[in-house]
Amino acid sequence: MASSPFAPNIDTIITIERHILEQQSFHPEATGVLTSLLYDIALAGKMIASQMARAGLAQILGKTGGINIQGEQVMKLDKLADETMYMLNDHTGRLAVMASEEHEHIIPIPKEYHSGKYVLMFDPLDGSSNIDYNVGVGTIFAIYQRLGVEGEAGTIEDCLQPGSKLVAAGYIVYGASTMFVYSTGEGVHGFTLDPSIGEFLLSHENIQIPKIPTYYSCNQGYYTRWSEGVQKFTRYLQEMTNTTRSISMRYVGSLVVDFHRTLLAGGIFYYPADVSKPEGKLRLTYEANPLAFIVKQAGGYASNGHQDILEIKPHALHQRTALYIGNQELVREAEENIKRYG
Ligand code: P6P
Repeated sequence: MASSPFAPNIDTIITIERHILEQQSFHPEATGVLTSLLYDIALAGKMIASQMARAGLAQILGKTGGINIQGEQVMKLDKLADETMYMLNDHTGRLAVMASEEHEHIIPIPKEYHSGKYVLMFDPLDGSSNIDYNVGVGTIFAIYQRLGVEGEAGTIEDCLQPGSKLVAAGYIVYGASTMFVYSTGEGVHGFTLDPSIGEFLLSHENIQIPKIPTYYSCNQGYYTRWSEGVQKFTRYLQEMTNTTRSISMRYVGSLVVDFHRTLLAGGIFYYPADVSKPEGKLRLTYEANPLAFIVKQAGGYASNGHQDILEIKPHALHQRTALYIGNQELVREAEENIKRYG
C-alpha cells in the first residue's frame, strides 16, 4: 500500500480489524462470524476504557452498594463493564449463550435474536477492587464453539468445556495504556489503543514469553498459609536472586496486569490454594482458561499445581482453581515441589 500524505508509514499501521481479517485468512472455513465477534469485544474494550478514563470525573467511582454473586461489593465500573459486554453481544446472532463473573447463571440470548455458533465467557472487570487506587484492571474473555445445534438456545454444558476446546481468548488491560491481547490459535498478538483515533494498533506481534524469567509474582503475605511444596518453590525462586539468573518479585493484585507483565517480561505468576482457600481463589472458566490458552500460544504453560489447566473439565460455572502460569520450566518446578512435598 502506497504511503499516505497523512501518515507516511500508513502501510505499517495495522489496526485490529485488519489483523483479525488477516488471521481469518488462515481459516478458509471461517465465515467471518468469529472475526466480527472479536471486533465487538474490541469495541467493548474501547468503551470500557473510555468509561474508566472518566470514572474519577463522573463520580462513578466507589460502590453501588450492590453485592455480586461472589459476595463482593460491586464497583460501578464493574457493572458498566458487564453491561457493555452484554449490550454489544446479545443481539448479533453470533452467540448461543454468554457467562459473566457478575452473573450467577448463564446469560441466555433473548428469544427475538438468532442463537449463533459461539459461546462468550468473560470477567468484565477483573481486579476491580484496585480501581479506587488507580491500579490497572482488565477484561478477560474466552470463546468456544457451541456444542448443540445452531439455532437452539445455548446451555450450561456449552459453558463447561475444557480450555483445550477454546477457539479464541484474550484480555484487555486498562493500565498506563489500554492494550488488547488475543489469540485465535495462530500466535498471540497485542494492540495498543491510540485514544486520539480510537483505534487499537498492532504493537506486539507474535508475543513469545521470554526464555529468561525476570519476575516472579505471588502474594507473599499468604506464605504461612501455603503448603510445604509451595513454600519450598517460593524459596527456590528467592534463592535464584543470588544466581546469574536473578529474578525480582512484582505483585499488583490485579490478575490481568500481573499476567501481562509475566507474558512480556518472562517469569511466573501463581495464586496457590491455601488453608483458607482450598480450591484456590481464581476462576477456572473465565480467568485461568483464557490466560492458559494465551500463555500456551506464547510458548508458556499453565497448571493448577498438578495438571495442565486446559485439560480440566469444569463442573461449575464459577469453579475456583489454583493457578501457576508463565515460563514452562518454572511452572513445572512448582508442580515438582508440590508433588514431592505436598
Ligand atoms: P489477593 C482481584 O480481586 C483478583 O481476583 C485477581 O485479579 C488478583 O490476581 C487476585 O484477586 C488478588 O488476590 O488475595 O492477592 O488480594
